[in-house]
Amino acid sequence: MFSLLKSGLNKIRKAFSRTRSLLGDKVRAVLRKPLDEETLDELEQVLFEADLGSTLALEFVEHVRRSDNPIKTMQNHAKEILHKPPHVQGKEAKEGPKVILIVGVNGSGKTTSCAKLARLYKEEGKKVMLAAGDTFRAAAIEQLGTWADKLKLDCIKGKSGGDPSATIFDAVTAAKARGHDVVIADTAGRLQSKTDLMNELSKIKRTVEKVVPDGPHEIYLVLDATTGQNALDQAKIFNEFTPLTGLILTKLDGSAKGGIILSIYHQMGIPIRFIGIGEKEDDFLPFSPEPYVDALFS
Ligand SMILES: Nc1nc2c(ncn2[C@@H]2O[C@H](COP(=O)(O)OP(=O)(O)OP(=O)(O)O)[C@@H](O)[C@H]2O)c(=O)[nH]1
Ligand SMILES: [Mg+2]
Repeated sequence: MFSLLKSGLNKIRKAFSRTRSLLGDKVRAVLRKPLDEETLDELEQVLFEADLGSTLALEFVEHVRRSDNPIKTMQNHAKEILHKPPHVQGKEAKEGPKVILIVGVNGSGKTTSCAKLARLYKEEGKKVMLAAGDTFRAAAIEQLGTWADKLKLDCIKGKSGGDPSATIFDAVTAAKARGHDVVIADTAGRLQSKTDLMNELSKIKRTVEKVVPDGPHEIYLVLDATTGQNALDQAKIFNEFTPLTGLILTKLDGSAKGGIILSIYHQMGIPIRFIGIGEKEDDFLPFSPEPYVDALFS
């Protein structure tokens, strides 16, 4: 599903233009020099700064050392990493709606991503229900409500200050009764260091199971690409509290450090499902390794 259209391909190239110009230009500048130890050290530094992480940066350099076409070698190695099978996978719904939980730290782009993802499903002809599970702030409920109005989507809103599990329970119950195909539940931003808030996620998960026993089918962690290597820590800790099935990487349009995608997938094997490349509803694409890698090193 979510076929990557040609316009999507051009969009992805444009979105990665910052990464491309910065990483690609730097890599090319370094590789213009003779491929000696000093050059390889410089290359390692450039890759490290693009958020590939130290392990991967070194691994890439070792591949380049034995190659007479460094750019192609790096592209091939990046594709090799991204084509490895993921360690986890979401599920399709057996009966009843597919339930997708959206989690992440404050301001990472959860609410916006809920709306964008809902729009993608709607375009595929699916009946979508949004659940305003960030009951922490009234503004958060309003924000999702505004998106729902704009995109003409159903949205269940609970009381501000109420129990998020209750809102999500209501949304999944309503979706099941009314024959919706997909429920996308927004949740409050939470710091990975706050254990009580992290435990709340397990409660939300159990609540979903009460209505749809095989759900939630997907738990997507939303990561802000501009936070760099900290995104990796977030992924590790969220994954401990609630097993993630996929990642949404936002704000790639504003990041010169697109290498975080490789680094996270290499370390965790959690598939990157979608990327956010702007604030508008269509600035959102299913992730696909090929155009990403081509953009990254070209
Ligand atoms: N440039 C850019 N901005 C984005 C993207 N995704 C979200 N944003 C912006 O980031 C800001 C925060 O987005 P939200 O969706 O409200 O983030 P959130 O995770 O729900 O935030 P909290 O609910 O406060 O934790 C908003 O101004 C969004 O428009 C993206 O892919 N690119
Ligand atoms: Mg939000």
